[in-house]
Amino acid sequence: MKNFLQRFIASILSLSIALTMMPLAAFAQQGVLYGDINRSGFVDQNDVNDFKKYLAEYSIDIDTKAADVNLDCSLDLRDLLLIEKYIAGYDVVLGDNVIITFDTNGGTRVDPVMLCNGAVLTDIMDEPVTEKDGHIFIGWFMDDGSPFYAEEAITASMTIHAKFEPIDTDIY
Ligand SMILES: [Ca+2]
Repeated sequence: MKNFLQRFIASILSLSIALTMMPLAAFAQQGVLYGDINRSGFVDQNDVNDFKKYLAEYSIDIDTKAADVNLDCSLDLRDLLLIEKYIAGYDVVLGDNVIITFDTNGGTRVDPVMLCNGAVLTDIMDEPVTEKDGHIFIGWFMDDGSPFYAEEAITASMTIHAKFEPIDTDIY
């Protein structure tokens, strides 16, 4: 009986050691692999396929945190397009977001856009436009006055500024 108890206690002890070690191992695995929405350990075409099913409202179990690759708290086509870009070999860092803020200079509001570091604005949406009464929208410009190129990779958050030209009513 004593022998059984000793073995019982020994097994409890080893179990409790295993349990106290588990959280550490689990913690190491909690690092999110962005884009790996099916939790396979890889970001590949299967993730894209599962994301498409999810967006088509199939009942499918996905890792919603890993799927929000631009960290905007929304799972949508933009995330899917960014994952596709990453799989295609572009230098897009999933889960590392950059934000483009639009200073419309009195024009209609344009919401900030969150995308992944290294991505291109036009990968995920058309270049936004803003409108102002009596003016023509010329385009978006950087802080230093140089034009913003929507086809260039964004590697840092930035604010871009709308430029307008007043419409010269005299010519009509
Ligand atoms: Ca998102």
